[in-house]
Amino acid sequence: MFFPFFLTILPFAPADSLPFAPADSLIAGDEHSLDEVVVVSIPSDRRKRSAKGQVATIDEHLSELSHVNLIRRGSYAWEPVVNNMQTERVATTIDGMKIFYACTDKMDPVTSYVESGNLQSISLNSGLDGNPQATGNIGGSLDLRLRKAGFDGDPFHLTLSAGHEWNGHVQVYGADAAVSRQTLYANAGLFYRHAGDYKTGGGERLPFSQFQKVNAFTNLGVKLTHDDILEGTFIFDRATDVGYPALNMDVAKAQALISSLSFRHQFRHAAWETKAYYNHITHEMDDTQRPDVQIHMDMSGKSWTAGGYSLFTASVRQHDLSVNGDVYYNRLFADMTMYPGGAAPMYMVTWPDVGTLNAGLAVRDKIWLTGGRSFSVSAKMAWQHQKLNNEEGFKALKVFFPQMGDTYHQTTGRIAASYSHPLGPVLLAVGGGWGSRAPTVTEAYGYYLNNTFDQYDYIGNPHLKNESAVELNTQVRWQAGKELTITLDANAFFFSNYIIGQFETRLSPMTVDAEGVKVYGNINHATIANFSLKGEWQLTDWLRWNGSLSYALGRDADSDPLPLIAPWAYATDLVVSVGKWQGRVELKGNARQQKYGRKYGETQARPWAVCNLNAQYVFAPFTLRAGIENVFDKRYATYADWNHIPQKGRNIYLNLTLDL
Ligand SMILES: [Cu+2]
Repeated sequence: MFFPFFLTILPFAPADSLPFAPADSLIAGDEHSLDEVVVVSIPSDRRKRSAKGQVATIDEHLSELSHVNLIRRGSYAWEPVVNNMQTERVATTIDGMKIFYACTDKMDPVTSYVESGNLQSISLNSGLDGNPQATGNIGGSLDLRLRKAGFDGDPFHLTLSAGHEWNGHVQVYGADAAVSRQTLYANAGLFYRHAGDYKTGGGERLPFSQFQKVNAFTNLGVKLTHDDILEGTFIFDRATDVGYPALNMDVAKAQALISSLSFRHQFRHAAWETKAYYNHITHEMDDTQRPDVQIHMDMSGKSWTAGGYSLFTASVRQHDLSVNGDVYYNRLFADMTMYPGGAAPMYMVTWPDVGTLNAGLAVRDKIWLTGGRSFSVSAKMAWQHQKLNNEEGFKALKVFFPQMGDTYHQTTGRIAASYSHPLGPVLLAVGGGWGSRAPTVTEAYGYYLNNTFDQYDYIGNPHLKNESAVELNTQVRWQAGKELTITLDANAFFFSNYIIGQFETRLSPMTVDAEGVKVYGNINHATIANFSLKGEWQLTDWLRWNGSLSYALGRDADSDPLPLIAPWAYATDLVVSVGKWQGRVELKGNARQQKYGRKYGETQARPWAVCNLNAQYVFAPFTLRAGIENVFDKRYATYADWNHIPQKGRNIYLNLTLDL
């Protein structure tokens, strides 16, 4: 869609800026610029921040975004869902770099391999109008934008932060420093988090909800000439002893190395950036801490990606143009060893070392018409070649699909257009598009992957067709003066060849206690639609109100509900700002999940509501934040809590940031 939402993560905001700033005047159509500066100039009503400031996790930052929900399998590494579509239909990039998770059980969405301290902002493009590097984004694309000190900034900047949360004894420590000169900049930082088991509402301890994470990063930039810039990034991220209370395994280690080198040339009204990157992820699961394990398993996964892109952007008269070419090569391998008591160990390849070579070409043009109207169009084509490099994994899968080969080609594409038109105080926008995606490695080549959501073992299907969707969307934004804004958003996705697991009664499961086997298949059609209404009202200088209401719908070809679709959801808050103090009270909740994917093993989620309080006090160079989450210590689980694991009970937190 045409209004991407930006989420600014605190570090670069001045120390005295408050997280819930009042709305600026509305500027339509500031999207799709790849310039970091534009993020800061976004109207602040779309620049959302977490109440916990820099100490908040990436997941907490993500939850501030409209269109985003998070599937939770524990305290750590929540899976972002955009427009009620999960990882398979969402493209996530880090500064344009492709990165793929390494866990067959989705324990490590790529957002889990960065820290708040690494990022300047997270940008979300809803639907098919994705960012130039995004491929396979039907639901939307997320770009995690790295925080770079930049040239000619503060000569020296230091940020130190420390936080504590009483529920689960969460400790957070972060430090980062930046130097900036006319022709050189460098920033680097270190982040550490440690959490024990948390208590659910009512005070019960939830076993296996602990985690520990360390992250180090550096960004460097050099101006070779006045118009030529060389930039480099390095991130090391390592999570250990991560519990997943909703699953029957934990993670011993999840580690990522992320690196890039880019060269940018600036013209007078244009820029040309070329980046090369490499990232490597290792993931090791662990069930040795669990009681009552019938068959102990060793599972691990590996993912590495090398790639590059070259992006040319120009502003010519009324046009904002961009052309992007990208290519990446990704390798995914996962295996499992089972140790049935007494018998010989059993070895299985669950992802057969799939090499994916993908090249894409994307174009976009935004045309500014007279009278505040604008039109934008974007398109991308991508070509993909896949090879199954592991002989053992290939042969195992070939038993079920005798016709299958070890190489595959796919061509995917997307095209989207939107038009926005001001009518007095109302801004009306409509858009539409078509796009397709290739099956993921799990969907095409996964081998006996146990899904704890429906208790089935899943087998990939190499004969899957590409999935495609037509998207229609609209936004109506009504602004009464500077004080009141009401926004209505709606979109609908009409799928063909929707990919989902289908019952296969001829096969028996491998996992003890599994209900049966499912094989991925294309269903003729499916529909997902989203609706939201939001209000923002600056009542007085010191009082501000926000409210939102949303609903979504998902149906398969038989008009039965799809699983993991959000029920009616609401949120409302009041923000009081007096001098250097700011306080907020928030109420949010979901209605009962009336339509749920019973056919897909989903059970109904109950209604819930919680109240949160938080406050902030700025005494430069310090910022103190404190709050109480789930004030009334309610025991609850949302529809997105995997197997209905309960959320945190009452939680008091306190954090302090020093900005020098
Ligand atoms: Cu895993």
